[in-house]
Amino acid sequence: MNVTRERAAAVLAGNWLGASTVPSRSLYPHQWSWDSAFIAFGLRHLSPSRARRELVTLFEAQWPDGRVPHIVFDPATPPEAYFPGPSFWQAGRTSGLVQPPVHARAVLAVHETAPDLQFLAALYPKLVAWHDHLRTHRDAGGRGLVAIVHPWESGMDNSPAWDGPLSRVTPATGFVRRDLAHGAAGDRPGDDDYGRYVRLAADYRDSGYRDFGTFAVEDPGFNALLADAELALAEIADELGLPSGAHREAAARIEKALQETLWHDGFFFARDVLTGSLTPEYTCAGLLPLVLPDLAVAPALVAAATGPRFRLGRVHGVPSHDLTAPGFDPGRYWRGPSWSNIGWLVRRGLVCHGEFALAARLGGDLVEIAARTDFAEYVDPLTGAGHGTRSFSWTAALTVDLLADQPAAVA
Ligand code: 9WN
Repeated sequence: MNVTRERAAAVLAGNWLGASTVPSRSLYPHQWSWDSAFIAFGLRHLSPSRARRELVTLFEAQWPDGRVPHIVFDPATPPEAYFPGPSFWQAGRTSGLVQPPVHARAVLAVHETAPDLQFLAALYPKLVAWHDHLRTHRDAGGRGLVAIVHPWESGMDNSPAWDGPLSRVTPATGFVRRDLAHGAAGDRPGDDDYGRYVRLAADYRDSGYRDFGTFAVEDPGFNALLADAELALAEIADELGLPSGAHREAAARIEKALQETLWHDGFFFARDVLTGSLTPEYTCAGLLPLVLPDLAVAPALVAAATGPRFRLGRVHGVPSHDLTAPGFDPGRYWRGPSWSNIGWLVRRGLVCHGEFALAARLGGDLVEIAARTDFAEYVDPLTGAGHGTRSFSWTAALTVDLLADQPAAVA
């Protein structure tokens, strides 16, 4: 076995709780929704049964209304290990928010590596209910797109794209941040932002996890991943001998809405539903529609990715924020650093659109920086220096997946 693959496998083994994987033993000691999907992409090469278990465990925590919670708390972990914990959410053993719907693609990938129709048949109705939940409860703008109600739902918590909508939120006070015990303050969101996250989550909780409050945003990343998930669901339905047309139609509708409403002047932007305006920041979320094979504007989006704002192929990974923006910060969370899941998704998009050389370069770089930084949570795109926590599960898992797909990319 390749050394990097062995080290990545050891990270995943160390973070395995027995039925799911924590993103990080220190900073994130529970199960997270989109993390588990990315983790399954790697685990399928190491232990398909663990990959299936990871996803089944997550869906066991699905709410009766179809939502897949963004955190499933581990009852054996002390409550003070993570804030906000179960007593804050008052929702049993989960949070009440969601994260991007990358699960259908993960379920399909696990089945492709180790065919198991029983697993597919068990997960298919749950995935359908999950997507239905988003469609029926989250179309705040009436444009056929999902609106997120909290920055945490995007998975890109302190992205500059949320600054405008977040400025309406009064920061909560009187709580203790646990994240700063495990991460450098300069790598994490600022206190005011954190206070706003807590206020928004508390307001949403107090509405019974139902109402849109002061934050409702159509995120191009979340919606592109939902369209991609509908395409995966169509393939799952085909495998099971079930009708799949409705899933392909749903994907096409989302893609059309993305292009008609969030594409502006050569890029995809988020829309603040309350003001109706597009947020002006160029962030990595705007590159994620590249995963859609029929995307008509793909050549223009590849040009944006390789242009001065993201400099794909000439920096490490995919910067989370516009390199030319005054607020670009190479080490702070989602305000500049490159995250491996975004690099991995963009690489898939490049393959989809025939950009094989660029995809190979990006894949090789992602493996190399993951190995060099001990599987850092994120890296400085300009220097490749690691930031955030180390032994981060999705960085390890996606490295395993890249090595399986691109064995030449050996660090
Ligand atoms: C809040 C677990 C999660 C990731 C997110 C990442 C970060 C949590 C936090 O960690 O968010 O959900 O406490 O900062 O932004 O993408 O899923 O790895």
